[in-house]
Amino acid sequence: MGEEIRWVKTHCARMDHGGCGLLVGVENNQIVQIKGDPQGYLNHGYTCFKGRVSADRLSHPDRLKYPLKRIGERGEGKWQRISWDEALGETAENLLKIKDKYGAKAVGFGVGMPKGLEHFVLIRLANIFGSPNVIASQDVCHAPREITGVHTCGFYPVADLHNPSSLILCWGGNALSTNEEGQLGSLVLEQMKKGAKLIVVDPRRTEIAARADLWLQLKPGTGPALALGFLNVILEESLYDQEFVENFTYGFEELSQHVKRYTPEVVSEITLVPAELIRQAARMYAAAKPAALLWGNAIEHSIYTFDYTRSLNCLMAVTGNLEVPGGNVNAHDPKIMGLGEFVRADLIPTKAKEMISAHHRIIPRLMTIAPAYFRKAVLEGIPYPVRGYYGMCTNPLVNWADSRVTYEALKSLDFVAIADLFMTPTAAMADIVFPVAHQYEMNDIGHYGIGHGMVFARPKIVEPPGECWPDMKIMNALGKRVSPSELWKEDYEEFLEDVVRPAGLSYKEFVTKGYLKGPDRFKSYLEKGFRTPTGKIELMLSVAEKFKLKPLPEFVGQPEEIDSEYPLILISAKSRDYLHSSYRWVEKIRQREPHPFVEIHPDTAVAYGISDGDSVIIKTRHGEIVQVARITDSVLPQVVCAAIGWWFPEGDASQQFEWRKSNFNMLTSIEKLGKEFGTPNLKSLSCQIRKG
Ligand SMILES: Nc1nc2c(c(=O)[nH]1)N[C@H]1C(S)=C(S)[C@@H](COP(=O)(O)OP(=O)(O)OC[C@H]3O[C@@H](n4cnc5c(=O)[nH]c(N)nc54)[C@H](O)[C@@H]3O)O[C@H]1N2
Ligand SMILES: Nc1nc2c(c(=O)[nH]1)N[C@H]1C(S)=C(S)[C@@H](COP(=O)(O)OP(=O)(O)OC[C@H]3O[C@@H](n4cnc5c(=O)[nH]c(N)nc54)[C@H](O)[C@@H]3O)O[C@H]1N2
Ligand code: SF4
Ligand SMILES: [Mo]
Repeated sequence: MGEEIRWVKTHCARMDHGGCGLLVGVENNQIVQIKGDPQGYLNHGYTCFKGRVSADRLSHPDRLKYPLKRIGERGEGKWQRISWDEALGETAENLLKIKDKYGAKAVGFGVGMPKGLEHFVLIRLANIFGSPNVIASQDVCHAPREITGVHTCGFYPVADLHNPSSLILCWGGNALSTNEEGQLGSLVLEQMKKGAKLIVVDPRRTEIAARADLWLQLKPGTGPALALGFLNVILEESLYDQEFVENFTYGFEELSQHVKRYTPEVVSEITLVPAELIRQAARMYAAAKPAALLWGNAIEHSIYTFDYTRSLNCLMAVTGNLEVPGGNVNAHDPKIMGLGEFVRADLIPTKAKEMISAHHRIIPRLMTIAPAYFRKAVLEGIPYPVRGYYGMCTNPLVNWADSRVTYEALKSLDFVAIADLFMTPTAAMADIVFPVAHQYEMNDIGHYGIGHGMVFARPKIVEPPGECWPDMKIMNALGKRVSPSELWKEDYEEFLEDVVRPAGLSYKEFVTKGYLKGPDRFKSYLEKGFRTPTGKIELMLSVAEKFKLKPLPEFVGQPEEIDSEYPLILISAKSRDYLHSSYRWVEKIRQREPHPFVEIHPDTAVAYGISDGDSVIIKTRHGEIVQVARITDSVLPQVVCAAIGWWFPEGDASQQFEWRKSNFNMLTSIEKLGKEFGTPNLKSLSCQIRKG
């Protein structure tokens, strides 16, 4: 007889931003079942499919289990198993060699979507090593909304779905399928059951769009115009919150004058959304008290993300929805260790001046390097040579715009080390590969440092296989070899203790509590004003000139020209089953979504002679790939929506698992970048298609 199932409480992670409370059933060091925890703060018992099958990530026979060293040419797929001592020793030696020759800043430290506490240990490693260059995907993920939030409001306004809203305006995101954290979608549905209205802005009829009271199916790439059209209606029709605007905003007159040109008729021509629908949606949003604006990635997958996020900030402000329960709030952290202290920011006081981004005049508040500029440094030595890369929790060859350039950069570096749980296309280009312990196999803290005012416990439940180590342990050991060991911990788990100590808790006690949330504080501006130069919400930026920013948001145009050669507009959306490029090897997930699917309208399919299930070549000015046709009227006839993140774990290892074949980022480019954050255009590209 096996032992009884033991149920452990934890929080889901590393399948999106994480956060759903889970009950995990364990038998003989094996996870046998996962279900939603009814007491979960973000999910109230709900889970999604990938959360329920998340233990399957751990058990694939090809999972990395031992440190590996490249023996063939880089990328050739020939490896030798080595010991941890050798792997760490060789990595340290190479990083120090580069530091000696070119300086510490010639080593880039890479992360992807923040997955857990190791994200901040990596920043600490860079800081202690002396490199100002942490390369992350923030340019396309959250930095635009966070940083324009800080410039405009003095804080990052997040949708408060925990207090009743009269209306939720979901803009360029799909909270029922992909979303920021946990089953936020379930909170949206709960609000709707209690009477909240829903408006969705998306060119596709997504799960959430299908449930909306109003769905604005805009032409891709025209979102900033639509936001300005909303402002036009609200200001022209005096639907704004007069008291708030008078007392707490700066530049209202200028904004009012500025948006006069964005009449619903003008905006309708640009966006294809009927003028009456724009009026109706703007009036509904303005009349609802309170209303929460739930932002999605579409707002930042554009070179014009600064204008886009600024205009949405202005919308929240003029309607009086900032810092009110059920609106967009300043999420205060619980009493935990501050980020600066954790990452030892004090050790690198000149970071802002020395980082690669400074040369490109990126908004100084963005403290990570946009991948486009990292590769420029590697390939062109601009602004200085960068020769080494340590990456974890990231798969740049697939996830960064313009994969060809990434390939060249990886090939050209003097040294590359990658930590992952599987041999990815990027890991295949490394010199040393570290096998990592994953969710359920290590103690971890979720949501630290992402500005949503909460942290979640993710305790260890089972032992990792082979010789897998948690990233934190790897970096703690590597840190001791490349920098003074007194700056590191005897045991890496002290990092977890550090985070929760200010709350008067040990990590163990934190696990018993489950999560910590900061205090709900609304309208704190009544006492202290807003933390902006004028102390008010800056509808017009008072220090625009100093930062070389536009004072007022505008619609500049489509990010790419549509012409007769490339007549269709290509967009993308993340998969509800996968996380970006991850987990194509998990069988239960792959069965649900075996191929990269490209959505094509039935009329377009007929015009191009394409049937459901056909191979389709998608070509942009930058490259071409093949995906599988899914014929659907959820997109407009001139729009096609392709899948992102594809590579084939079952593919040829010596070709890095066919990362060129279906990978969306073969179609994107970094020639044109947003000047504020270095953001490339990921949605709304012009393309052509043909049967493959
Ligand atoms: N064209 C296009 N490009 C995009 C996007 C898009 O929508 N379109 N989205 C962008 C966005 S928003 C983001 S956030 C980025 C995401 O970019 P990434 O973060 O690079 O992508 P992921 O696939 O989430 O994760 C990369 C790797 O992390 C590994 N991993 C998972 N858990 C662990 C762990 O515990 N430790 C270690 N060491 N590795 C782990 C996975 O196996 C995977 O190989 O991509 C961006 N790129
Ligand atoms: N299942 C799953 N969940 C995830 C992730 C994942 O990979 N898989 N990734 C996580 C991460 S890191 C992030 S950042 C979030 C992002 O989650 P979302 O914000 O939902 O991001 P996306 O799926 O990239 O894009 C959202 C929507 O933008 C729409 N869209 C495309 N082009 C345009 C346009 O021109 N204008 C407008 N208004 N909309 C457009 C698409 O149809 C799509 O529905 O999700 C997180 N959660
Ligand atoms: S929504 Fe995200 S956090 Fe929740 S169960 Fe699914 S993958 Fe996990
Ligand atoms: Mo993201």
